[in-house]
Amino acid sequence: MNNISRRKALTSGLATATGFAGIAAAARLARRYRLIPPDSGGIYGPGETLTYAAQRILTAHSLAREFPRSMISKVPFANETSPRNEAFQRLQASGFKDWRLAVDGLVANPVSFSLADLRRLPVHSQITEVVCEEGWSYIAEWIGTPLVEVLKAAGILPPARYVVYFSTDRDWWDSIDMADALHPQTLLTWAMNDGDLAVPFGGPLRLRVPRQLGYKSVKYITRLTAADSLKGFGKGLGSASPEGGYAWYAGI
Ligand SMILES: Nc1nc2c(c(=O)[nH]1)N[C@H]1C(S)=C(S)[C@@H](COP(=O)(O)O)O[C@H]1N2
Ligand SMILES: [Mo]
Repeated sequence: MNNISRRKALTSGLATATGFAGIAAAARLARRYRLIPPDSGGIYGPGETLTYAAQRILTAHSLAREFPRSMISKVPFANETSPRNEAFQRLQASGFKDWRLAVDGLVANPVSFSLADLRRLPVHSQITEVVCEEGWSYIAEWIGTPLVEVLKAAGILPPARYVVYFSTDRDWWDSIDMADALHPQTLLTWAMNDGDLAVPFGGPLRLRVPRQLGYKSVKYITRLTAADSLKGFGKGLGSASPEGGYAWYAGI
C-alpha cells in the first residue's frame, strides 16, 4: 500500500474505533502497521497504543511550536537534577574538552564525537518550550546539531527503528522512534540563549525533543544507540519513564 492510502486506511480505522471494542480494534490495526509503543502492555497499554498510533499517523512530520525571540523566558527554570558524579565533575573542571558522544548500534561506522566535532556539523537553532509533566514550562532558544546529522555521519542503517540515548545520570535514559530521531527539531543541544549550555540545563550536551514532554529531553548525553527493538534495554519498556509510571511516548 502506498503511504497515502495506508494513512487513509489507518486514520479511518482509528477514527471509527471508539469505545471498548474499538480500542482493541485500534490495537490490532496499530500492530499491523508496527505502531506499537514499547510500553503497550499492562492496564494503560491499549491507551498508550492508541495515542501513539494516532499521533504518528496524523502528525509524524509536524513541527513543535516555535516562538518569537521576545517570548524567551527571562528566568528559565532548571528543574532539580540528581547530583553529578565524580567523573562528570572531572570533565567539567577541564571545560568538557574530553566530553565524548559515542554513536553505535545499527550504524555503518560507529563513531565518537567531541563537542568540537559536533560543532563542525550543520548548526540549527530554535525557540521552543520545555514542558514538564508536573505543570511548569519555559521558553528558550536552543542551539546545536540536529540529531539527523549525527546519524547520517555514523551511517544509520535501514533496520534501525529507534534511537536510544544515555546520560551520565544512569537513571536517565530514553528512546525515540525514527519519526522523532530524524525530525529537524530534534537537536543535540550545546548552546542556549546567549551562551554555552549551562550544566543545570543539561550542559554540555542535551537532546532536546521539543515535540514531547520535558522528560524526554535528557541532559548530559554521552551515548546514542540505533536499535531495531527496545526489548534489550532496561526492562524493555523503552526508557526509564515507563519503569516509573510515565508514558514512553509523551507527545505534546
Ligand atoms: N539527566 C537528566 N535529564 C533530565 C532530567 C533529570 O533529572 N536528569 N529531568 C527531566 C525532566 S522531568 C524535565 S521536565 C526536564 C526539565 O528541564 P529543565 O531542567 O531545563 O527545566 O529535564 C528532563 N531531563
Ligand atoms: Mo519533568
